[in-house]
Amino acid sequence: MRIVDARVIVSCPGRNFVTLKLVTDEGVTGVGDATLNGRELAVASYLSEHVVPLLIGRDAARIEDTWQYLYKGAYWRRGPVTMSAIAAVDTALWDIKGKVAGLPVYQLLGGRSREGVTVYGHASADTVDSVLERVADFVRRGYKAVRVQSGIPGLSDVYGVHTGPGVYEPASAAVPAETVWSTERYLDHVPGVFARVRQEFGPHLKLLHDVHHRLTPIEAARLGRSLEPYALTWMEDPVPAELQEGFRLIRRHTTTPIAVGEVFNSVWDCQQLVSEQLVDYVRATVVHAGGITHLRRIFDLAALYHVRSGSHGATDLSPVCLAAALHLDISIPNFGLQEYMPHADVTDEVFPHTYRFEGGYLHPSEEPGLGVDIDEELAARYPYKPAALPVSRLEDGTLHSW
Ligand code: EZ4
Ligand code: CO
Repeated sequence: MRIVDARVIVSCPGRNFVTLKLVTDEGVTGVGDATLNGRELAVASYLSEHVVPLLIGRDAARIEDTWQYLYKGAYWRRGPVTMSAIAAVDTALWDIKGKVAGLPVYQLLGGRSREGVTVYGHASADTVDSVLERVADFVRRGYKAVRVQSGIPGLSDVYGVHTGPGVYEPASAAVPAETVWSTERYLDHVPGVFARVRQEFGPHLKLLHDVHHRLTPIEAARLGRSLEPYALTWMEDPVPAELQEGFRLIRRHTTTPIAVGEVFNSVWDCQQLVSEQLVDYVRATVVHAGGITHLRRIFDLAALYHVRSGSHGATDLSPVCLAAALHLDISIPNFGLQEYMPHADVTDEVFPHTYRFEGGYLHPSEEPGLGVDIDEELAARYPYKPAALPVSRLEDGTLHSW
C-alpha cells in the first residue's frame, strides 16, 4: 500500500494546530499531530518542503523504516522541529496500520496493561481559597490526581495559573508577553498552598506541582524538601533540563519525586536522567518526541530504571496527539499518569474522536487505528493566528525562563 497524498493542515480552531494527513492508494487515511506551540509554521514548512516529497510513493506499512529514513537520512538529527515532523508521519502511519489491521492501535502495541488511563487535571487560581474550590471540583468529577498551581502574592500573571474564563491558553500575542518573576516570593508561598490542600483533601488524592523550569538545582532541592510533608506525586520541571547531571544535586536533598520531559525530543534528552535514576517520571509526548515509535523506545528504557511515564497533555497538543498517547498509555507496563486539559469545544469539533473521560480515567478509542480525524472543511474556516508563549524577567529586568 503506497502513500499517494500528504496534506499539511494549519488551522486555528481555538488555538493553532498543525496536522498531517496521509492518504494511500487504497484510500486509507491516517493523521498525525505536528503542533509545536509558538513555532507551528517551522514544522509545517519542514513537512511540506522536506518530508512530503519523500513520502509520496513510499510503502505505508513500513513504519520503522520510514522513521529511520527521516531521522538518519536527513543528516541533521533531533531538535523539536525535526522530531515533531517525524512524529506526525509516524503517528499517521500507525493510524493507517490500525485501520488496515481492523484493530485499535493499542492492540498492535501489545494490548491493554490496565483498565483505564489515570489522568490529572489542572487546578489553578489566584488565591488559595479559589485553588481549593477548583481542587474540590476535580474531586467531585472523579479525578484521582490534580496539579495545583497558585498565584503568588506580589506577582501578577504567573505562568501556568489560569485566572480568566474559558480554556487555559498560555500562548497569546505574536510578540511574547512579558511578566515579572521572583523566586523568593515563589519559594515562600508554595509550601503553604500545599499545606492547605492536604489539610482539606486528606492523604489519598494525588497532588502534583509544575515549576515550569524556573529554579536552579539548589533552589529546586529546597522546594522539594519543603514539600515533603505534603507527599506530592511529583514536582515537575524543577529546572531547565539541558544539564542532565544538575538533577543529581536535587536528588541528593529531597525525596519529592521528580517529573520532567515535556520539551524533550528524543531518548538522548533523558538517557542520563533515566539511567542514573535522577527522575521518577518522563513526560515526553508523542508529538514532540518522534511519534509512537520513538516515545515507546523512551518508555522502554525508562522501565529498566523504575521510571514511569507521565505524558504531557496540555491543550496545545491536539486531540490527535492525545488519542495516540492513550494507546501507548494503556499498553505500556510502566505507565504513571497522563496530563489532561480538555480542549475547547471548537477544537473537539475540528478533530472528531472517540476517546472518552469517565470517573478520573481516559479510555482510548476502540475503533480501528487511532480513532481520531480532522474535519478539513471545518478546519479551513479557522485561519492561523500568530501566537507565542510569554517570557519572564526577574525584578531587575534579567531575562528568566518561563
Ligand atoms: O507549558 O503546553 O505541563 N504542562 C505545561 C504546559 C506547557 C505548554 C507549552 O506549550 O507545562 O502548560
Ligand atoms: Co509542565
